[in-house]
Amino acid sequence: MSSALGKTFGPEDLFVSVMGLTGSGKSSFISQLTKESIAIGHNLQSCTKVPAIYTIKCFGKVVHLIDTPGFDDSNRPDFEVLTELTTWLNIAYNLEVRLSGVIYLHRITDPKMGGAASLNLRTFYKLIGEDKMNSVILATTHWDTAKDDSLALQKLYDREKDLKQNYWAPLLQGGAISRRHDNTVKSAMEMLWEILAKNDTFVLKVQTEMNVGNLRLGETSAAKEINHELIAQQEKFRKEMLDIQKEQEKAFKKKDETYQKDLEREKKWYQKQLDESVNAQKRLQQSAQEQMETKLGEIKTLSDALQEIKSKQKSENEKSTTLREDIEALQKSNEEYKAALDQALAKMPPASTPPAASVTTPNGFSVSGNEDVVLMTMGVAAVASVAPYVFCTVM
Ligand SMILES: Nc1nc2c(ncn2[C@@H]2O[C@H](COP(=O)(O)OP(=O)(O)OP(=O)(O)O)[C@@H](O)[C@H]2O)c(=O)[nH]1
Ligand SMILES: [Mg+2]
Repeated sequence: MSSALGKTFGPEDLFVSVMGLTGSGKSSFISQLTKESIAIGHNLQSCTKVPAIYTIKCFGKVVHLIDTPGFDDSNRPDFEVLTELTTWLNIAYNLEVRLSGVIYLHRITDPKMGGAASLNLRTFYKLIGEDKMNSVILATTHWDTAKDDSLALQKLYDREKDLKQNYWAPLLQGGAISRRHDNTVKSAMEMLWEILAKNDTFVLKVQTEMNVGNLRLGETSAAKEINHELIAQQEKFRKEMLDIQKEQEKAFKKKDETYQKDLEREKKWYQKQLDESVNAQKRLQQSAQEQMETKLGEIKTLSDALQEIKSKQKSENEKSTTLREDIEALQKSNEEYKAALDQALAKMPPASTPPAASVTTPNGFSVSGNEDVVLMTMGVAAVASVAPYVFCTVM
C-alpha cells in the first residue's frame, strides 16, 4: 500500500510508535534499533518536529517505528504538538495502518514529575485510551548515567518506585508494563520484541473519537486534558495578579514608588502569561480545528482513492474467478470429449471409409471425420479459442 505518510507499506507490516516528553530519548531509542542516523537533540530545544517513520526488518517482519514530536516543546504550545500527532494518527487510521504497540519514554533522571511531564502523561493516557493500556510499555531512559554509582542508582530506583506507585499507577493497573532502557540495543530490542510477540493491533482512542465518533479535535479527551491545564494555569495567573494588586495598594498607601514599579513589572509579566494561555486555549479550539479540517479533507481524498483501488481489485478478482470457473468447465468437457474420441477411434472403420460428416468451427477450423470425431474436435477447438485467457489467469 502506498501512502500519504511518505512510505510504502506491505499488508503484513507492523507499526510501533515511540512517544514521550521532548528530550526523553525517543529518537535515540529508535536509532539504536535502526542504526540509522536520526536527528537527536543535544540542547533544551526539541528536535523531532513531525512524526517520522523508520523501517527495520526484524524477527522476520517489516517493522515501521514511528518517532513522534514530544510535548513540552520549548518553541510551540502543546496543542500544536497534539495537532501534529492526531493528524498523523488520523491519516494512518484512514490508510488502515494499525499500531501494534506504543513505547512511552520517560527520563528517570528528572528530579521530579514536573507539570509538563504530568500533563503529557495524562494527555498520552487519553490519547491512547484507558482500555488500551495493554498495548503500552512505559520505559524509563538514562539509567546508564548512574550505572557505576550505587548512591545515584538508589535515587533512580526511588524515583521509579514513586512513578509506579503514583503517576503511572492507573496506566499499570490498565495493563501497561514498565521497563528500564539502559541505552543499549539489547534493551531496546527486548521491548520491541515484547510488543511484537503479542501479535496484536489496536485503534487509539483519539482515532475512534475523531473517525468514528466524528468529534472535533478540541472535543477529544486528549485535547480536553490540555484545555483543563490551560484553565488551571489561567486561574493561577489571575490569582497572582490579584495578590499583586493588593500589594500595589499597600505600596501606594506607603508611597513606596520603587516597590510599586517592581510590582507593576511583575503584574505585566503575569498578564502576558495569561494572554498567551488564553490565546493558546482559543487556538486549541479553533486553529487546531481548521488545520485538522484541511488535513481531514486530504485524508478523505486519500481514503476514497484507497477504496476505489480496493473495489477495482475486488471486481478484477471476481472476473478472474468467473473466468477460471469457465475454463475449468471447458477443460472438464474437453476431457469428456477426449474419452469419447478414444472410444470412437477404437470403433473406426478401415482407412478407405469416406468421411461421415464435416464442419467449420467458430474460429475458422474446418474439420471432417465421422460424427463422433467431429464432435470431439469442436470441443478441442473451443478450448483453443480461450487458451490466451487460460495463460492470463494462471500468470
Ligand atoms: N545517557 C543517556 N542519554 C540519552 C538517553 N536517551 C537519550 N539521551 C540523550 O538525550 C538527549 C535527547 O535525546 P533525543 O533522542 O533527541 O530525545 P527525543 O525524545 O527524541 O527529543 P525530541 O525530539 O526533542 O522530542 C540526547 O542528547 C541524547 O543523546 C539515554 O538512555 N541515556
Ligand atoms: Mg526526537
